[in-house]
Parts: sequence; structure tokens; C-alpha cells
Amino acid sequence: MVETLRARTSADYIALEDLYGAHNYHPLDVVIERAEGIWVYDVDGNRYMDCLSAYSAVNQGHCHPRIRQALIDQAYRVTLTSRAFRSDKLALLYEKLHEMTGYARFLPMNSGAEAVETAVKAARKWGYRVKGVAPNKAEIIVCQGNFHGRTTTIISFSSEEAYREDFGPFTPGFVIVPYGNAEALEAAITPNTVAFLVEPIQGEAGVIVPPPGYLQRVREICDRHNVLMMADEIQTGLGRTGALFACDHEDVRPDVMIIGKALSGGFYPVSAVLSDDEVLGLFKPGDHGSTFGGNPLGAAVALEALNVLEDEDMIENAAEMGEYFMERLAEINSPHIKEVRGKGLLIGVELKPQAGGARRFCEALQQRGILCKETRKHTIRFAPPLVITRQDIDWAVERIREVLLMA
Ligand code: IF1
Repeated sequence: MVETLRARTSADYIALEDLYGAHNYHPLDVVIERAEGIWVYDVDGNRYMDCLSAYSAVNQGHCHPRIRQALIDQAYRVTLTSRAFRSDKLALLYEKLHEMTGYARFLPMNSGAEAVETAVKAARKWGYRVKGVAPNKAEIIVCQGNFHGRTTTIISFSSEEAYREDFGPFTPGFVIVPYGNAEALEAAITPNTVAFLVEPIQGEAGVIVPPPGYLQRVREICDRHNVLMMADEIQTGLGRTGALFACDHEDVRPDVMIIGKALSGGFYPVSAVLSDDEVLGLFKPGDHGSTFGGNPLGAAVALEALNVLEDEDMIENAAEMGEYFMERLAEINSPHIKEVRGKGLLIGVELKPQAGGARRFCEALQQRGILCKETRKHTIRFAPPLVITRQDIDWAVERIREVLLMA
């Protein structure tokens, strides 16, 4: 029997994914086969504006030609040496990170969660070796509504039952305090507290922006109590909020800075912990590592991803376009909107509960060529690549207004 080799449609791919893939996501029914800049294209030939940027991993825009070329060139040289040996590209990435951020010691990993786990280990080691906390007594304070990844230790300190259910037993040594409340942080500090781990803006919790001055209060409290301030800027970092780091908006320098996602422009998993000798200088050979961590292919990609951010003024553009986007969104006179909030191009539009949840609005936006994702049921997150223009935003706002004015 000759089977007609018709082109597969979205429905065919959706059926395949549902048949074989674990159902650990509830994705929109859009099957993307190609992407460039702020646009993605599905297998049926439809074009969409990507307002999620793969959760801020493609800040530089999809398939950025310079980063792609760096990947291709390096792939002809060497991709992986293991850290048993050294590579030119890792050394160059360290130099670039130092020049760009001012930190003096780095530990490269792959996923964001691995970098967060590395920071937890580094904070504990610092606690025992420098602060003098008794063995196995180290405490790390985290925030209500935190999202730092999906490993069993990281979900051990999640406040979300949905991320924890059926995954116990959990790692001890974590204390949860309300987000944005500096007094609550200070009250939770004990002689065993080694670090405070915080997202400068909580992404997954619904683009929660803390009160102005919160990060400065945190910095001052951590200094006073000899506690490491650790910022998870895996999502907010590298230009997303209109500054290199979200902490820069308050001139705050955390002791430990954690980055990932856009560090590779979406081409390759590259994450890193940025700090100084006092913390990362404590690691001795064999303390920690990873097969792919710091590999030359990822390092070459990350180096160019950082160069592009700077050379193409993407951070300044994020500040300008973010302000414009939020202004335009705030003009939409929709009865569904409870609040428009965010910083730079990390924007959340929270809907009133009566609107029935953000999902149906995301689905309606998809029909009009815009891809975004609801977060925490009632908030639509808009986080387009940092290369977006005013014209693109005007195009999007026209459609967003239409959808938000529907019943
Ligand atoms: C998913 C959102 C979730 C992060 C911050 C660490 C990590 C992330 C601040 C871990 C990852 C991703 C993971 C992805 C969906 C997305 C996400 F916040 F961006 F929306 F889940 F909360 N710190 N965030 O945002 O980095 O190990 O993934 O590289 O897990 O569903 P990772």
C-alpha cells in the first residue's frame, strides 16, 4: 500500500507529542518549525510574535546570526574538552564576564537550576569555612513565591505545592519569608543563616516587582548580619529589565549573581555563578563540577551572545521599548485588567478573577499572531526579545487591545 506522503500538519505533530512525550507541560497548540528575531513560524506557515522569548532565553532574538556563526565556527574547532583540560574559549568568557560585570571569580554550569544548586553549595561552604557555622547547620533564606528551578533540592524550598507534590522527601536548611518584606528577612536571620537567595523580580510568581528600595534594604541587612546576598537573575538578567542586571536599577551588587538563559542567546544551555574569591575561591579541585560545564562550544556561544547584547544596544532598547510597551498597555481601557506591571521588557498584565483566567486570552492572542504565556492563572506575561521596535509594539498592542476588550 503506497502511503501518501502528505505534509504533516500541526495536528499531526501535536498527536505525536501527546502520544510519546511526558505530559509535564500544557503548551499552546502551536508547532514551531522556524524562528528569526521576534518572529516564529509554525508548520502550517503561520507567523507569530514571540512574547515569551523562551522565558527570556532569547533576549537577543531567535537565531541571531552572529551567535549562530560563533556556534558553527566553534563546532569546527572543538566542542567539549571536559574540565580535566583547559580551553581558550572558557578563559575568554571569564575575561568577558569580568569586564562586563566586575565580578572576579566564576563557575560555569549548564542549566539555571545547576547554577542555583552551585550557589547553594557555595553559600554553605562559605558558611562553614568563613562564617563558622556548625557543620550541617547552614540556613538559607528564600522568598514566598520563589522559582529557582526544578531539582529536588530547589523544590525543597519552593512555596508552591504544585512543584513539590509527590517529590519528597525534601532537603532541609531553608527558611521561607514573604517577598518584598525586608523586616521579615531580618527577623528570619539566625547565627546559622549563610545566605538570602532572591529574584529581583519574581517571574513565575507573576512578574512581581518588589517595593522600591527593597534590594537596597536587603543589601544593607545582609551586610549587617554577615549573610551572603545571592541574586537569581537567570530570567531578569542580561538586559531583560532594561539594565544589565535588575539589581543595577537599585545600584545593588549581590555577593553572588546567578545567570543563565540569555547567556547563550537561546542556542545552548549555559549558566554561571558570578562572585569573588571570598566565596568561589573556597572551591578546591574535585569539590564540584559537570561534564559539560564550561565547555568551549557553550563558552564561544556565550561570549558572542554577550558581545551582541552590547554591540546592538539591546539593553538600552529594552529600557526604552519596555517603557513604551507598558505605556501602551496601560492605555487599554479593558474591564478585565487589574494591573500592568514590570520593568523593561519583563511585563505582566494581571487580570481580575472575573475575567476567568489568562489562558483564554493567550489562546485568543495566538489566533491573532501573538504567542505569550499565562503565569499563576491570572497574569499574562509579555517578554518579547530585546530587539523589538516601536512599530512591532504598535502592531502587538492593536491585537492585545482587541483581545482584552472581548467579553
Ligand atoms: C520550567 C519561568 C518557570 C528561572 C529562574 C532558575 C530557573 C528559571 C528565575 C531554572 C527557569 C523557566 C523554567 C521553565 C519555565 C520557566 C519558568 F519562570 F521562566 F517562567 F518555570 F518558572 N531561576 N525558568 O526563571 O533555570 O534550569 O530552567 O535553566 O521549568 O517550566 P533552568
